This record gives sequence, structure tokens and C-alpha cells, in this order.
Amino acid sequence: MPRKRPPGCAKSGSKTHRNILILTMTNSEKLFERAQTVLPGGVNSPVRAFRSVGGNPPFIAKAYGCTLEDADGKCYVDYIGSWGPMILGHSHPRVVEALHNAVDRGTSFGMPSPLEVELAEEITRRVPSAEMIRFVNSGTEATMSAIRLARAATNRPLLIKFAGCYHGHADSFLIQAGSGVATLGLPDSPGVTKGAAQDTRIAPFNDLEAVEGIFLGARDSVAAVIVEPVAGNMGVVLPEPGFLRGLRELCDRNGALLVFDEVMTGFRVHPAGAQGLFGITPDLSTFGKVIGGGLPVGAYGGRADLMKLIAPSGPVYQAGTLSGNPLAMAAGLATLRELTDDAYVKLERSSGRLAEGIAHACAERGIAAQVQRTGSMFTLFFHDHPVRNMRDASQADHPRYAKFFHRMLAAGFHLPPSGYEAWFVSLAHDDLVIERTIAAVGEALT
Ligand code: KE4
Repeated sequence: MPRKRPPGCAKSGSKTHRNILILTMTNSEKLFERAQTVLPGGVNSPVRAFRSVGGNPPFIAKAYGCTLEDADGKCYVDYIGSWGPMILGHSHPRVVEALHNAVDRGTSFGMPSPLEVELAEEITRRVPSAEMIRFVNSGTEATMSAIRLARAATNRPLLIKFAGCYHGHADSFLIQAGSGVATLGLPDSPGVTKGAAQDTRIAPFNDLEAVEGIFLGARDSVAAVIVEPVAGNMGVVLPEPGFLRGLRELCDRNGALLVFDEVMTGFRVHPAGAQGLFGITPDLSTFGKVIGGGLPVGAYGGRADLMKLIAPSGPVYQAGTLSGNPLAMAAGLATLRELTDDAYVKLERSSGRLAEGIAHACAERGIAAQVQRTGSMFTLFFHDHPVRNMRDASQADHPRYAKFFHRMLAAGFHLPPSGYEAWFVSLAHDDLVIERTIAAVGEALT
């Protein structure tokens, strides 16, 4: 005799049950359900799907200052910062004004326009090593173009990158280290061919000896070493003293080019990026995020003799329909112009206070934690010793981070949904928000 269903309890899967479900679903849940039928994983970039921390992502309807507001009107203090671009905070009046002015004059011309010259001049003025630059539409385009240029300039095939450093999703970068000491690259994603992988070598971050070993084994075949001068994609991992200078010397000794991937660190950790902070001059640099002020932009640049090899001044082909898009240029210019020396002093103060407050909250609860920071980007690793490379980062307590993440989300603080990402502080995170965050961290740790 089937058990009688209590009144008002519809049979699972029935139309009534479905209707009740829909009534109880949040707008974000409904959007996520719809999104998953038309977008792989329901998102347009994997990390947004919360796979690393579990649960379903809120769909963000609008953002202002340091606040995200989701499709259900719930507000969060934002520490994702769109993964780096929103250093001023969201909807900054000067950026919005610049966009209004630009959009009234048209959205894309497919021909040179004044703003791309102005932004290029602003960037090359701030970063002396970038004598010339080329705008593209994403960090991935910037890094893949820089590597093509390096291979052309040196007439060499090999690229050295570091485990845990992310340079976008071009085939040359989606490579994992071979087993053991073999640093041969292996495809790290279906669709990346062995052919693409064979020209990439992998070394552990902060391991100069491993890089030297690759150079010894590869003789004169290495075109470039590409590195995040402060790693931000295995969580924030700082270069150890001498590491970047060692890379510079190894490249000089072996006729290879040094490429700093400053897509994340550029204008984030210092007015002249990580190269300004550490005083190391790369041959090529890549940029993104901040220079677009929230619109799609990337750029690569460096020594003029190298950049002049890029079409149409040289034979190395690279192009882009929307490269130098006037709206993106306007937002990027407005953003950089707000990044004065005082702005960096403020960012350093607020980020330092937040990092110190989080570290203290963990310590006073006897929780093993490392708060690793450069400028206004940092990562909280639940780990009992400093994280100096990807192996260390993978040994952090990521399940604990997931729990912490959700407690903070419930409290109205949106951290990066992965322990391998950076928190980003903006100029809109004032002292009150910083202190509220520290208090919430203390609550979420217990
Ligand atoms: P994009 O192609 O995503 O614009 O940039 C790729 C890239 C290149 N280099 C560095 C140092 C980067 O950090 C990135 C992209 N960063 C990630 C954040 N971990 C973007 C977030 C995402 O993939 O959705």
C-alpha cells in the first residue's frame, strides 16, 4: 500500500512539484538553470561556476563601488574585482563618464582612432621597458602574440613556463609538466596536441636550478621564458629574492627573451607593474585587466626593435577586429589616470591592514594559514608553511577554504570561488569595509 503523501506535498517530478520548486528558487538559481542549457557549465569562464567551492553562483545584476548586487537584490562586498580590472571599484564616475562620452561617438571604427594612441602613450610612459605596444582584446591574445613574436625574433621554438602560472588558454600554455624530472610538456587539456606541447618546457616556480637544467638540455632552442613576476593563478605566490634576476641572467646567457606576463600585476602591484616593483627589465611584457577598466583589452609590448617585427611594420602576423576599441580605450585611460601615487599609497594601506587582520584572526584561533600579498592582491592559504610553488599550493587545505568561502558569502562577502585565486582590493574598499571584512573573517573561521 503506497505511503499516503502528506497534504500539500507534491510527487517529486510532477508538474505541481516543479511549480513549487520554481516558486522557491532564487532568481540566480533560475538563471543558472537556464544558463546551463545554452552555455557550457552555465558560464562563460570556468572559475565562475563554483566547481572548486561547490554550490551555485549568484548571478550579478549590477555593481557599484566595492559592492556586487545579485539578481535577487542580495549585496556582497566584492573581492573578485572582475579578477583584477576593477582597481578603482565598480562604476567609477570618471570611467562611466568616459564611456558615455565615447559611446556617443560610436562604438567601433575598424580604423585607427585617437584614444588608442593616448592609451598607448600612457602605458609606455609608465612602463619604460614597453617602448612600443600593440593592443589586443584579452590577456590570452597578448601572451600568445608575445610568444609568437619571441619565437620569430629568436628563430627558436621552445618556451619555458612555470607550473601554476596561467597565461590564458592558448595551446602553448595549456601544458602540464611531464613526470619526474622530465620537464617535457604534456597537453593539459583535450584538444591540445602533442605537437603544441612538445615546444613547451615546465619548471617549478622559484626554482632557478630547474630552469638552468632546461637551458642546458635545450641548448640554443629556447625562445623565451614567460613568467608571472608575482604569480596570481596558483594563489598569490611571491618570487623569492633573486628568482627574477636569475631568470634575467639565464635568458641573457642563453640568448632567450624574458617575458613578464603582467596581465594581473600590471598597474596592480605598482605604478609600473611588478617590473617596477622588483627593478627587473623584461624584453617583452603583457598587460590586460586594469588597462581596460573592465572592458575587454589586452596588450603586449617591449623593446622597439622587437615590436617592429609585428605586422605591418614587420613579418610577424597578428591582427584583431576590435583591437584598440574606443570604448575600451576610454575606460582604460580613465582608470589609469585615477591611479596616482596617492592611490597606490591608499591601496597599500588598506590591503596591508586587511591581510594583517586576516592573518591575526587565523593566528588567534590557532589556524594554520599563510596570507601572501603583493600590493592589492593576496591569497589566504590554509597551510602550515609558506607557499612557494604549485606543489605547495596544491597541499593547502582547499576543502577548508570552500567552507570558509561559503560562510563569507552568506555573510555578504564575495571572495574568489577558488583557493587558487587572488583576492583583489580596490580604492572603493574603505576603512569601514576593511574592518567589517576582518570581523566577518573571524566569524567565518570558527
Ligand atoms: P584573459 O584571456 O582571461 O583576459 O587573460 C588570461 C590571463 C593571462 N595572464 C594572467 C597572469 C592572467 O591572470 C590571466 C587571466 N586571469 C584569470 C584569473 N585567474 C582570469 C579569470 C578567468 O579565467 O575567468
